[in-house]
Amino acid sequence: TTMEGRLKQALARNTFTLHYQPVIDLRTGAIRGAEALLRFGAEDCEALGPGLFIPVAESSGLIGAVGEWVTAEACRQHVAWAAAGLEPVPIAINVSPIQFRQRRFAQRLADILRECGMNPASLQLEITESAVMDNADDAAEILAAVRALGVKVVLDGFGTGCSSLVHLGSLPLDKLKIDRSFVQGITQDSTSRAVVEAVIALGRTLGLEVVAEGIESGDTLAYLKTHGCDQAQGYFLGRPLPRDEFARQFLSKG
Ligand code: G
Ligand code: G
Ligand code: MN
Ligand code: NA
Repeated sequence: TTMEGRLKQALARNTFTLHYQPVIDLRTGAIRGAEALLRFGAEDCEALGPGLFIPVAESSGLIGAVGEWVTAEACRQHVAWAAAGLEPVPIAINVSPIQFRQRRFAQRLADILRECGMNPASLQLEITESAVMDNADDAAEILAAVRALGVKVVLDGFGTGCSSLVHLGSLPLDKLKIDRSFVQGITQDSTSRAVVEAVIALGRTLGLEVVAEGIESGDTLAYLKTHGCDQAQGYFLGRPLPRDEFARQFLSKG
């Protein structure tokens, strides 16, 4: 079967799953959220990361359906954790630039939130910097509609997308996620450190939370803490985990 066929099958048979990776508060060490990461079901889970199948979903017109499945599943999971007496944390989902620019994106999001009974403030959309800056005027309008629902917006992979700083100040955003290439460079080179410190300062000036991704060592974590970064995510703090494992390790009783 082609990749496109496998994606269709996974949608039809409901064999996608989400894994969850913790996002930690650097001041308190408490968990502040989870990033949901799409996975094929058990039989496929080996080699097929989203880096391989998301591009196929995008080029084959399946990304809308895949993205809506991810949104609904994250919302259902949040509601289910609360119903099970756990204290759920906000969930961040990744949104493809193609899905983001589809007509009625915000309307579909509103429908899913309502159908799932999800608190919009507990959902965050991660959009890549380049996806937003490609057409910042249109993006601003879509993001404003998303935020009008009460959903939070995170600029993902920040530092790689040549942001216009003029646009950045006027975009409706809640959070900047520093790209892991810079985070991983913290212990390697002064350019990466300069970028990381600049993004932290920029976030503070614009009133945005700053999260660093890709923390793989205690040294990197300590550096980010010392330099006033708000939140952190990475293998050193916790790998992406299947939902029950994530709940067992990271969610407390409500
Ligand atoms: O999960 P890693 O888990 O390998 O993900 C690789 C890439 O795929 C990352 O850039 C991540 O943002 C993206 N990704 C993971 N899950 C999703 C998803 O549900 N939707 C989209 N559009 N991208 C995703
Ligand atoms: O930001 P983006 O959505 O592109 O990032 C999600 C991807 O990053 C997923 O593939 C996830 O598995 C991966 N990831 C999470 N933590 C780490 C880490 O500490 N190191 C590396 N190399 N990748 C990570
Ligand atoms: Mn992401
Ligand atoms: Na990223």
